[in-house]
Amino acid sequence: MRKSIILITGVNGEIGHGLVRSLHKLGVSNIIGVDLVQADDFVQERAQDCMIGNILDKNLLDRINAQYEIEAIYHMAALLSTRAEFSPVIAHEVNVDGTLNLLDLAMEQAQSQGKPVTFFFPSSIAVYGLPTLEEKLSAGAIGEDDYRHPQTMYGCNKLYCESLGDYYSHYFKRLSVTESKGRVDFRSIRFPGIISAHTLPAGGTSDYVPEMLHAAARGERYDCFVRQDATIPFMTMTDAIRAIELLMAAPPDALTQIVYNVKAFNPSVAEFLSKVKEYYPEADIGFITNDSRQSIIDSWPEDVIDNQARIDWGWEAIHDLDKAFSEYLIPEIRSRYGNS
Ligand code: AKB
Repeated sequence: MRKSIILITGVNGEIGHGLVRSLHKLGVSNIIGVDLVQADDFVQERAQDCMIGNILDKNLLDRINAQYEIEAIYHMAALLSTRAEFSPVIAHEVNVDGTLNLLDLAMEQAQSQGKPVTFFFPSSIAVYGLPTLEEKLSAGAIGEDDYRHPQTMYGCNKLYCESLGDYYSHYFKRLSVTESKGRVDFRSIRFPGIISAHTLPAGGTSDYVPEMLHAAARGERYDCFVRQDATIPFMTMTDAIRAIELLMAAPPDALTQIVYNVKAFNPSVAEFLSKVKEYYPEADIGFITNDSRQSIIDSWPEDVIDNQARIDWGWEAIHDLDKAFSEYLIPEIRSRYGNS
């Protein structure tokens, strides 16, 4: 008999770490992690097994399919927006072909088990594309159906994979005589920038906020690559993981959408820096604007509307900007860097 497991791809990444931490705290002991690199001790101590491999490797996925019965897939492996702009074709392969491989694995598992496999897909505010900074500022908070014109390969990938998930959940092989509707239970959140106290992002365009905070905590100089007025939505990793847990725990008939916005706070860089200085008054922060990365931030919304997540599955952030610092970031970062 195949052992029942929960599969997390990109397990050694930022959200992967947060998921392992949270699921382990909930008593989940059957996590199988997959990543390109060996998972660190934190993950290895909490997962049942960690496999080193590529989600493009069909042989790896065939081995997982043969060995395990998958309850749920948290597909976190991806190339983020900045890295994807340097390698757009590789980004498409990982972000789209890799996601297609995982959706196909979910469908095969659901068909052989005779019950749905829940599939969590982290989408992003990168699916939105505001045409000008003026329109971004006048648009303010936008809903899930607004401005879906991504201007990055990563945003294109995420938007297309939302549709792939919808297809696998509701229209898979619709000319076939066998019914597949509902076998894959695809659920997705369009994450804003995420700030973790425990890990640093790699290759994102929203990285300037966590990079600034961690540099201040380490007493290092940091040159921010966007302007002081740059504004997009953010949330703490605590809230990001909580949103995933709430969405994945919701009964299927409570969900009216396959993809949801969530929001917590949307500080300008200047507002975030002011908060950093409250705790690290000596922070040595400069500004060297990278116009290309700035243009990506200028195309992302300054805020989002998350009413449907609140209605369908009880979403509400626990950390606004002040609580993010006082209740999570500063206490956790101080214990991480051992400074007062
Ligand atoms: C990125 O910056 O690419 C990600 C995102 C906002 O999806 N953090």
